[in-house]
Amino acid sequence: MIQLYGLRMSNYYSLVKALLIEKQVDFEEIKAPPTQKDDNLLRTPMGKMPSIGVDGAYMSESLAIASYLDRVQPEPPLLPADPFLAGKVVELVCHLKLDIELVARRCLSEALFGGQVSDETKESTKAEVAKGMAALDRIFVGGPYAAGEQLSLADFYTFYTFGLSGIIMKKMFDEDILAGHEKIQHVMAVMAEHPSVQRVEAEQNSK
Ligand SMILES: N[C@@H](CCC(=O)N[C@@H](CS)C(=O)NCC(=O)O)C(=O)O
Repeated sequence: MIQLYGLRMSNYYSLVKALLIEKQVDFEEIKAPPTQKDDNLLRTPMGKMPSIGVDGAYMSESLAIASYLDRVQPEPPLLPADPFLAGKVVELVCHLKLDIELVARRCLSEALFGGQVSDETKESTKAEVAKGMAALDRIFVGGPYAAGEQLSLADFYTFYTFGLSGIIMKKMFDEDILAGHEKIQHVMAVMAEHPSVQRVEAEQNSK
């Protein structure tokens, strides 16, 4: 049995939870807010969520956890069997995480938690997210999934990246981040109906 630590409000926690469900791996959820307390830092060295526990050992970082899950439970696969195509899926994931989510997140405190970010931060966020979206457009395949014909890890990252980034960009700049990005919109619609994602969303709203 795997322990999943974190809070249901977190997009990365939700992503990992969806992957655990997708893989039909037994897991239990343990509430653990992001803190710098020793017990949390033992599980997740930056104090972030989510993290998992496996037989008394811990792992953080959603991409590392996804990689682990894909090896212990290969079906259904999160990455294509072809090594190059698998690398292309991870490439998409990297750009989603680093050039969209992590950038939009700079404005999270003001968008969702009543904080305030500087005008400089707002300007750089807007410009860098636009650059990230242009980059993503160059490699996002679609038809119907993020990396092509097969569902992959990139679809889960697409859903949970834009779930949060879309809200932040709308609140901060009244901008529809997906306007004109039909292939990404389609993946969002497909993933919103995907059973593992639906369960995560239903359980998030139930508490
Ligand atoms: N790179 C990490 C990001 C995790 C992350 O940003 N978690 C957020 C919640 S969604 C968090 O714990 N934030 C609190 C903090 O930064 O201290 C991953 O992929 O798992």
